[in-house]
Amino acid sequence: MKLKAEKSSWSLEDLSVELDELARSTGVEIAGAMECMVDRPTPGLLIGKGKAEEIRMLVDQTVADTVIFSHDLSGTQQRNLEEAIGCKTIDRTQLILDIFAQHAKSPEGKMQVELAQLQYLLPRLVGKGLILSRQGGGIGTRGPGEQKLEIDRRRIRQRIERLKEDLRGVRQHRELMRKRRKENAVSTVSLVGYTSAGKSTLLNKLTDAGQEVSRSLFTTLDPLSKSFKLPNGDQIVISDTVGFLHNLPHGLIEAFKATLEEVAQSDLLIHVLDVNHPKVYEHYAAVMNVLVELGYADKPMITALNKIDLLADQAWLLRLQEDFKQAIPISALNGAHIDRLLEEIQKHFSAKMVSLEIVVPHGRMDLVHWFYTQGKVIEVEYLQKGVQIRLNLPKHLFNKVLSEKDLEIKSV
Ligand SMILES: Nc1nc2c(ncn2[C@@H]2O[C@H](COP(=O)(O)OP(=O)(O)OP(=O)(O)O)[C@@H](O)[C@H]2O)c(=O)[nH]1
Ligand SMILES: [Mg+2]
Repeated sequence: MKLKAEKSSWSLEDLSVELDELARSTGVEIAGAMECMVDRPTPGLLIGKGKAEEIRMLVDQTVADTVIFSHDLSGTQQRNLEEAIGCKTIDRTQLILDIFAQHAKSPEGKMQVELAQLQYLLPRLVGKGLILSRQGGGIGTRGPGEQKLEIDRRRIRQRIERLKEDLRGVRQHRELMRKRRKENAVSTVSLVGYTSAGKSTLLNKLTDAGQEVSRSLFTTLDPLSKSFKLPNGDQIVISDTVGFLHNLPHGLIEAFKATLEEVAQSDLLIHVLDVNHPKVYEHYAAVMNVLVELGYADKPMITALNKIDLLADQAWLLRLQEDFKQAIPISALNGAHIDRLLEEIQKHFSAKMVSLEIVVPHGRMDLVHWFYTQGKVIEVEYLQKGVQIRLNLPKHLFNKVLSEKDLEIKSV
């Protein structure tokens, strides 16, 4: 049972379809729907009394046990609505949190979801009510690891601080891993995109990641990084990330910042788009908005037009290719044009390399080691005056080469 009360560039019908998908992802059955334009939201109830009564009647008729609003509800509105309608009432954010709670697998993922849940709940604990009375089964109540959320405000604050601290610890560990990768000059690529666009399917196609893939939304919550060899032999690390959604509540983005740090550190993003989805343009915009909000929008990006195997209408693909000029049409499922995508990735990284031939004097083995770790050594020859190396080196390191007086640069 749901009701929409939102004005945006998405039509009511689009919002309705998305809310359906979200609700189904939690495994609920949809008993009915009602649309409602709210011109003047009321602080107490959001909607008018008459409308609330209509919903109550629909709930009675359909024997629904939960009402989901696509609009965010304040704590007061939620309580008043529950009273007026006579059954549990949740909003879209709670629904999303519920899906997240179902899908969080790693300790980090669970911590992030719990943090987001508590941050959502804290301002909604109104009045003196210290005990949270949202027990019982069903959606909107699931705690990470099925913990019951019966904690008072003070303890919630303490728990939030604790979770933040623990997450900082996880972040530091991740930072260390990234540093190691940087020291080894490994290029990193992150898969980003709307939820269900096919990011994990693509990672599975490229590597033996074995990531869970599903039709339901937000299947992936934990980032997963896998080593991968490009056709030219270069080793890169490719990371799967949490999917985005339009109008993603800010608190959720905050909570998942740690996960998305993989994106921050990436040299290149692959934006996976589901071309078979009628809202593909809106999905693109939503993902770009989140990237802007996170400050990652200026990262180099390759757009992959995924799921072309499902497209009956080739004119649609042509239009998309017209609008996304450099995009690569692929099928992550059957592997179509994956070679083109890899070529594009390769091209990106080789454009950032400079080819060098140098001679390192025998006393400077530290430099030989440095070239091995920072660049891609193609050929080595031992001469009387030193070690002659032919290699590709990231352009930004070229200044260091110039500053080393001992080096003889034979060609660039
Ligand atoms: N036909 C077809 N289906 C695909 C393709 N890529 C992914 N899918 C399907 O799309 C659904 C979502 O795929 P996932 O790989 O889980 O998508 P995701 O982007 O990782 O989604 P989240 O982790 O939920 O953000 C699954 O049912 C996949 O089998 C494709 O190229 N063709
Ligand atoms: Mg996924």
